[in-house]
Amino acid sequence: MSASDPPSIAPVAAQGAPLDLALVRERLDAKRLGTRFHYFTEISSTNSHARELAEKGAAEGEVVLAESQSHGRGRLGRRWESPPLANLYLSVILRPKLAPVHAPQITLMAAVALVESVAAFIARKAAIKWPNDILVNGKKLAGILTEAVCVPERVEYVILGIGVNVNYPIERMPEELRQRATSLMDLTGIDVNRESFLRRLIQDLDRCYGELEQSGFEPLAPRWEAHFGLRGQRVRIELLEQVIVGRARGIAPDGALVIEGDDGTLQKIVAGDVIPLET
Ligand code: BT5
Repeated sequence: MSASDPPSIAPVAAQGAPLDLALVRERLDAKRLGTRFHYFTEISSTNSHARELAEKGAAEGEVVLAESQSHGRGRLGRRWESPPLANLYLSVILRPKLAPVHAPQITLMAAVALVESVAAFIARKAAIKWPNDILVNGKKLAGILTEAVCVPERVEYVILGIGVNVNYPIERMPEELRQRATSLMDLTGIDVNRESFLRRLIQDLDRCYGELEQSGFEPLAPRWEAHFGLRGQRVRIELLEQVIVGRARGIAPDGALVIEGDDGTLQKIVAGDVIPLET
């Protein structure tokens, strides 16, 4: 650098310290999840890597974690913003004893665990937006990407991917997210301990997953419903070949979203994007 070059201090906000996994493991109270952590400073996508591990026979409960993702994925090819050393990006390998038709229950179970973990860290109410978002004040705090690989009669494995905005300042978000996303730091005004949140999340997932395996989704449904943010709201649902408009009534025992059409008929939706409408 010559004397006339501009100073090389990049105008980026301070970043946090790397995750201390020993701290997470130390007091982790979980039976099946978090048996092993595969930790990366940077990775393309934790879901993609977990899938490779699962194909090679990785055990249930192994977790892939990264400090940043170059190609963090949302649903339907969307992007998940994954800046370094601020948030949590993890994928858990599950091998549930489930029929393929019940695989979406993993997302619902994870939403219960995630919303309950979040509730322990913030004073405001966190809501589930069916099927896979956690919102606070209508802004997205976390998202779930569940990818199931099935053989005809059963689920072979599920990759449960979770992204949570922890210490992600609004000003570091890309422009298009600033009005629509939030983070634990944004909501609490403090730097949130990522190890504590991760430990809590794995424990809550471990318990909810145990309950799902033992008794199915029905006993978890009231907890899901308690955080359902769209009850009674008029919504538009975009399916691949159809658009449905109606009022969100809740979820069916199998985890499908129940919509009441304008003519009073009830319809079950198993997958799709829900867009809240004004009236
Ligand atoms: C999701 O998809 O919400 C699922 C996100 C799952 C991310 C995790 S991170 C660990 C694991 N490995 C992966 O590769 N993925 C999982 P979807 O419902 O399709 O929402 C995607 C939309 O959320 C984007 O189109 C943006 O509008 C918005 N978005 C992107 N990044 C965000 C962020 N960091 N915070 C809040 N909103 C975001």
